[in-house]
Amino acid sequence: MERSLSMELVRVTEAAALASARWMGRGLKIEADDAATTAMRDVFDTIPMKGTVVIGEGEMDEAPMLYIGEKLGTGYGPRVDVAVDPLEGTNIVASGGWNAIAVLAVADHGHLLNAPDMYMDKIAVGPEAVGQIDINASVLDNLKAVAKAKNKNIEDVVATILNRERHAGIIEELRSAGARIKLIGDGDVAGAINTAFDATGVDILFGSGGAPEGVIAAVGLKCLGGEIQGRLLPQSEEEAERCRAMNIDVNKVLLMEDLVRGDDAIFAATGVTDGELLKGVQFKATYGETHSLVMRARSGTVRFIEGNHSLNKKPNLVMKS
Ligand code: VTB
Repeated sequence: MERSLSMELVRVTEAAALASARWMGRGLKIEADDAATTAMRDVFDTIPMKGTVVIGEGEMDEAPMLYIGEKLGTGYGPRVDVAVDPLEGTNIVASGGWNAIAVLAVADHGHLLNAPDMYMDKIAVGPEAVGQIDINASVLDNLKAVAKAKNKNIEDVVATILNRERHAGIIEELRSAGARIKLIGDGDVAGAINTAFDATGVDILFGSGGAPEGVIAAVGLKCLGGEIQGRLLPQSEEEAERCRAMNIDVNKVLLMEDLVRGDDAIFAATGVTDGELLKGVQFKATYGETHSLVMRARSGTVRFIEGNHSLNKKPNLVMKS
């Protein structure tokens, strides 16, 4: 992949964030998601690449755009697989909450796990605790491992987890271990990525969320030298069959290399609402301000990019040439 691709791709998440941020707090999550998806799709076609969506808004018959299998880019340039989550946290935007992002990941063709849309159990940490966690171990053992790796007490470890009924057991274990907990309403991509940034104060992510989000988070953590482990959690015989058809053993722990193969991949995200890592979009009199993160695994470069987007010159937020 050309290194310049990462700078191009951040334009895609910026456009999606600007478009969906207009819907903040309006209680209309579908509209917010549509706005992000449309803006993302429009910018993708200006980018010199031969992309195929492998993680997207759904199958062709259920998503009008950014569906799995859709071709993206100018058709010239590197052949890449694309994973998108135009609006990670539709409910968050609908309620003006915390940590909604527009996010995508790109890797060489064939290098991203084409994760089926089902639950995945996850555990994620930043670089200091790489190699120390184990999704098969107890919550307490993982907390101990992270505490040791980060040279702190368990009481000072911050674990983040989606606030769901299905996580009652894990939350109970976290509480009895004495860890501090950040319960999140949605957005476990941000939750996973945050573990790799000291400034967020988050040390480890536990719990199940979407499998597609797990692959996108894996790309981010690969760029950051962190780690995520996952296990698919089919909820029905139909979902189990889908895993078999894809040759995925549901009992297998999916490691970094299974989720995103090789040493090159790009991750780009732009804040839609405020989060620990990225500020959300702010609209000023004549421009919209965005905060983005763009990273490439091969070089390990992590860039935070602040953008001021003229609302006069680009009233539709996208300029195609
Ligand atoms: C997570 C989270 C997403 O879905 O993957 C979650 O990151 C999992 O689904 O933001 P449930 O809501 O059923 O727990 C989201 O919350 C929405 O895609």
